[in-house]
Amino acid sequence: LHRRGTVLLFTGLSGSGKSTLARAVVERVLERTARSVTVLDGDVVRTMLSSGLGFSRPDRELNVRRIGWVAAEVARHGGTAVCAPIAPYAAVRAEVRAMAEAAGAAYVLVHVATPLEVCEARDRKGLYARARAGEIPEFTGISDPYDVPEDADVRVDTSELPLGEAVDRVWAHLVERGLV
Ligand code: GGZ
Repeated sequence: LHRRGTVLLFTGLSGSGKSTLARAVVERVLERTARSVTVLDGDVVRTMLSSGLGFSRPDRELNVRRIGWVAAEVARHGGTAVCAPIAPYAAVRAEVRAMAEAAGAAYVLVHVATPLEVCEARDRKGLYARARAGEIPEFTGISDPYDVPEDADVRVDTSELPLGEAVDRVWAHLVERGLV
């Protein structure tokens, strides 16, 4: 068992399936390892850690930087930190990578690359319709940017891959790196 911890960052659009995949990976890690796992869930983070922040570029940067800092501290002490914000900016994802590495942790970036058309067609929360109607400004993919990661360790499109297979891909990467 590796002593150093791991920061797992799932990035992707709203409705891409990040949270679902992240939760399933957490289940897999808990079933198959003795590692302690901390989940930095999007809703909880925005309530407890980033309350008051919106979706402007500086606010998103601060949100993701805070998540990354907490995750790196968890991993510094040997834990596995799993986070699933949109994290649209490559520069801040690079900061998270640097914080994880400075903490002596492994960093795993999973790009949940479900196409915008699929996320929008699903529109589970009706947010895309509201964004198209101009009711939500700065909506990622519609009126706000998403920097496609060029440094992803794992890339999964949930419209092509069943959940179990997506979990297998992430798990295989963790095994390959000797992280589980
Ligand atoms: C994108 C937004 C926005 C805007 C509210 N743009 O599908 P959801 O609802 O549950 O997940 C989205 C969540 C994104 O918050 P994050 O903290 O992950 O974003 S970031 O990493 O960019 O800080 C969506 C909802 O909040 N939401 N307004 N304008 N998503």
